Amino acid sequence: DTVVRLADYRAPAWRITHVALEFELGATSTRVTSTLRLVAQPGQPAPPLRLDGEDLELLDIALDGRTLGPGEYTLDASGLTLTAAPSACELRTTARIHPQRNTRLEGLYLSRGALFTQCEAEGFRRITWFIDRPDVSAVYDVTLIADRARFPVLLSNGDRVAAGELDGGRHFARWHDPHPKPSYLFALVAGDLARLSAPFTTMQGRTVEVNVWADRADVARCEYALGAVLRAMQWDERRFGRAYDLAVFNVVAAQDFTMGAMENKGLNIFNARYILADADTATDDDFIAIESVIGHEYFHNWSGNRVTLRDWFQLSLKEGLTVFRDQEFTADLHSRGLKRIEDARLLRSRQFVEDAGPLSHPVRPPSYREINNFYTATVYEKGAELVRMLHTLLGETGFRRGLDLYFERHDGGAATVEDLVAAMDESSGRDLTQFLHWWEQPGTPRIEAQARFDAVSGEYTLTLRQHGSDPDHPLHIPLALAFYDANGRRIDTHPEVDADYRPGLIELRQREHTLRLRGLTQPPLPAFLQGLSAPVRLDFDYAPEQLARLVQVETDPLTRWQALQQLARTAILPGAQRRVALDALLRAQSILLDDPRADAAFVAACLALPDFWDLGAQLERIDVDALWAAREATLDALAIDQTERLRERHLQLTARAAGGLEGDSASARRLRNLCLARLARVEREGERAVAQYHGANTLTDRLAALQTLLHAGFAQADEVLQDFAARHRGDALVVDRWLGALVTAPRAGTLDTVATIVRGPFWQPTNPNRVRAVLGSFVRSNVPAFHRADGAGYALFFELLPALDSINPQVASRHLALLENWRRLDDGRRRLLDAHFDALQTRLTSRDSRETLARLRGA
Ligand code: HT7
Ligand code: ZN
Repeated sequence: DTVVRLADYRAPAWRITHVALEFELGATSTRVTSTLRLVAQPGQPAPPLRLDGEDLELLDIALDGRTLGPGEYTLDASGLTLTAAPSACELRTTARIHPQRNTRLEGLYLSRGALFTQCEAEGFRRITWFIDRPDVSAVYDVTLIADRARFPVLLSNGDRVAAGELDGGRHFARWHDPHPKPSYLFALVAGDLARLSAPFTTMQGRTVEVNVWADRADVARCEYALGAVLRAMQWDERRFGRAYDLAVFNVVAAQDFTMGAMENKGLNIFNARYILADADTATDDDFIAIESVIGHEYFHNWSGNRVTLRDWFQLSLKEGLTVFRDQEFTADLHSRGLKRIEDARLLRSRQFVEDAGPLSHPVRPPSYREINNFYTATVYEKGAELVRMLHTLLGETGFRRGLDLYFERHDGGAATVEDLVAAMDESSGRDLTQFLHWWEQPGTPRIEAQARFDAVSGEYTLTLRQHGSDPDHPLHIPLALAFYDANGRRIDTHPEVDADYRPGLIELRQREHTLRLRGLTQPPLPAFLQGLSAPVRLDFDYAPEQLARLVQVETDPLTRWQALQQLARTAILPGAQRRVALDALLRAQSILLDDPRADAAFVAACLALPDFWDLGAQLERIDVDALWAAREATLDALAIDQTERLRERHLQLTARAAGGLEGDSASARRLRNLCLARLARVEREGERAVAQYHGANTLTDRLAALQTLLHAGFAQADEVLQDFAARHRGDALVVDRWLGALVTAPRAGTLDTVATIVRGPFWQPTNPNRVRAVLGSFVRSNVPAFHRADGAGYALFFELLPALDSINPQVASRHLALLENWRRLDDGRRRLLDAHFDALQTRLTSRDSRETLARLRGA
C-alpha cells in the first residue's frame, strides 16, 4: 500500500475535456463504453497517458478510431497506460463490470433490484478507465440503456435530453451535464422507482423540477424530504446568494449505502435513512438529521461541485465549509442555541476523542494510504469549526464577502484551503496567514486561563496561555469572553489587553496574553468561549459554585450547557471537588427542571451527562469499570435527588408531547423521555414506560419507552418488544432502531443478545445500516458488554471483522476505528486488544482496514 503525500502533488499531465459514456445496464453484467477527449498539457513530447481502472474487464480499446492491439497499451490491476498517445486524441474503451457482485458499494452496485453508483472518492475507476482525480473536470454526455420492465427509471447528472424505446423491451435515456465536473461527482441510477415532485423557482426566476425518488412502496414517506430540499434551496439563496443551476434536481433513496449521502451533480443519492420519514417510522432526531443531510448535500452544489478540490488532501475545504453551512441552515430554521449545543456535544464526543488517540490527524492530513479513511470527525466537524472561526473573525458581512469572492474566483475550478483563506484575507484586508496553521496542526489546543485579583488596587489580571499547538507556530484563536459582577450583571469596562480586542472577543496570536480589568471591588466571574468560539479545551480553575452561578447569569445557551458539563465532569472524575460538584450539579439541574420558562429541549440537553468517551478523553488511563461506575453513580444520584421533579415533569409534559411533529412538541418529548429514562433508575416497575408506549403517537415516544424498558431490564420489555417488532418487521430502517436499542442495553449479559443477532437472520453484513445498528451501536455505546473484562465482547467483534472487511472495506475500517481509545484503556483490556490486533494483521484484505490497523498501533 503506497503512501500518497500532499507534498508530492503535481498538476495532471493530461486533461479530459469531454466524456461520452454509454451503459448497457444489467444487474449481473453491465457494459460501459467510454469515449474520452484527451489533451496533453503543453510540452513535447506528450507524456505517457495513465488511466486509473480497477476490477474492469477490457472488451475493446481504440485510439482515434483505430482498435489497439495488445502491444500498444499495458493493463494492470490499477489501470491502463498508453505510452505513445498523440497530445490531442480520442480514446474509446469498453469494459464489463458486475454490479451484483459489488458488495463494496463503490462504483456501480445493485441494491434491492436497482442500480446505483458511488464514486467519491475513487469509485469511478471501478466503472471505466479514467484520470480519476478531482482536478480533472470534464463535460459528460451519458446514455443509459436497460430493460424497461426492470429499470423503467434511468437517471444521471444534468438534464435529460433524449429518451426512447429500443428493441427487445429495452429503452434508453440520454443525459447531458453542461457543468464540467470531476469523476467523483458522476452518478447514475436505474430502477423501478417512484417519485414525489415539486417545482422551485430560483431567485433568477428559473423553474427547477425537484424530484425525490424511492422504492414504490416508500414514496409516500418522501414528503418531508421534498420539503427539506425546497427549504435548503431557498435558504442558500437567502443566506449565501447561491442558486441552483440546472433544470432538474433529482434526489434518490438507496437502502444499501456506505455513508449518509452523496452530492453528485444534479443527482444526489442518499442513504434511505436520510430520506424516508413519517411520524410512525422516524424520530424527532431523524427529522432534524434528514433536513440537515439534505441541506448538506444540496449546499455542496456550490461548496464542492461548482468549486471543487484540487486534491483529496483538501477534503475539508468542501466538507468543513459545507458542514458549517448545514449547521447554519439548521440554526436559522430551528433553535440556534440548541444547534450549537448539539455541535459542541458532537465535537467533544467524537472529534476531541479522535484527536486524543492514535488516529489524530490535522484537518488537512499531509499523507494517506486510503483516502476513504479520512472522512473523519476531524475533517468534517473540526473543519467546520475552522470555517466558523473565520466567520467569527470577519463577521457575517465580511465572511459573506470573502465567500462570494472565493466562489467567483474559483467557479468551475479546483481549489485549495489556501484559496479560501486568501479570498477571506483579501476581501477583508485582514492578515489571515497565521490562521492557516489550524489546517496543519493535529490535536486539541488547550487554553490555560489563570486569574489574579489584587483586592487593594482592585486590579484583576487574566493570563491566557496556549498549549498543544506547534511551539514555533502558535494558533490564531478567537476567544469569546465576558465578565460578570456579583449581581450577575455583565461588566462592560474595556479591559487593557495586549491583543486585538473587541467587546466580547479577544484574538490570541501569541503563546501568552494578559488582560487587565481595573477598579473592581470584587473579582469578577469570567465566562469563556461563548458559542464555542474555537475548538479548544479551556482550563480555568472554577469552584463548583462559580460554575453553578454561571448557569444562572450567562445568557448564551452554549456557555450555560458547558458550565453544567464541566460541573458533571468534576462530579464524576476523581478529584477533591467531587462531592461539592455533585451538590452544585444537583442544585443547578433542579433549578432548570423547575423553570417553566426554560425551553424543554434545552433543559434536556443540560440534564444529560457528558458521554463516557468524552470523559475518558481527558484521562491518561481509562479504568473502564471505575469510570463507568462513577458515571452511573452520578446518574443514580441525580435520579434519586430529582425523583419527584422528574415525575411531575413527565406528567406535566404529556399533553405537549402528544401534540404532533412540530418543534414545541418535539422539545417536550425530548425532556419527557429524559425524565422517563432517569426515573427508570429509581422505579422498580416499568408501568410508566408501558403506558407511554401504548399511548404514543410518534416513533420518538414509542422507541423511548421501548428503550427504557430494555435498558432498565424491566419485566415488560419482552412483551413490548414483541409488539414493536410485529408493527415494524417489514421496515428495515425501523428494525435497525430496535436492534440498536437491544444491543445497547448496558449490562454484560447483552453480549449474548448481540451474539444471537449476528448468528441469525437479522444480521445482514452487506447492508451498512444494519452493521452500524448492531455492531456500531454495540461497540460505541455499550461499555459494560463490549468492554467486558473477560474479553468476550472483543472476541465477538474480531470474529466478525475479517468477513466484513472482504464485503465492504469502508464499513469494516470505520468499525475498527471505533477502537481509537484502546491505548489509554486499563492494562488488562489493552493487552487483550493488542493480542487481537496481532491476530488480525494477516486476516485483513483491504487497504482501508490495513491502514486503520497500522495507525491504531502507531505505525
Ligand atoms: N461527500 C460524501 C462523502 C463520501 C461518501 C458518501 C457515500 C458513500 C461513500 C462516500 N465516500 C465519501 C458525503 C458528504 O460529505 O456529503
Ligand atoms: Zn459533505
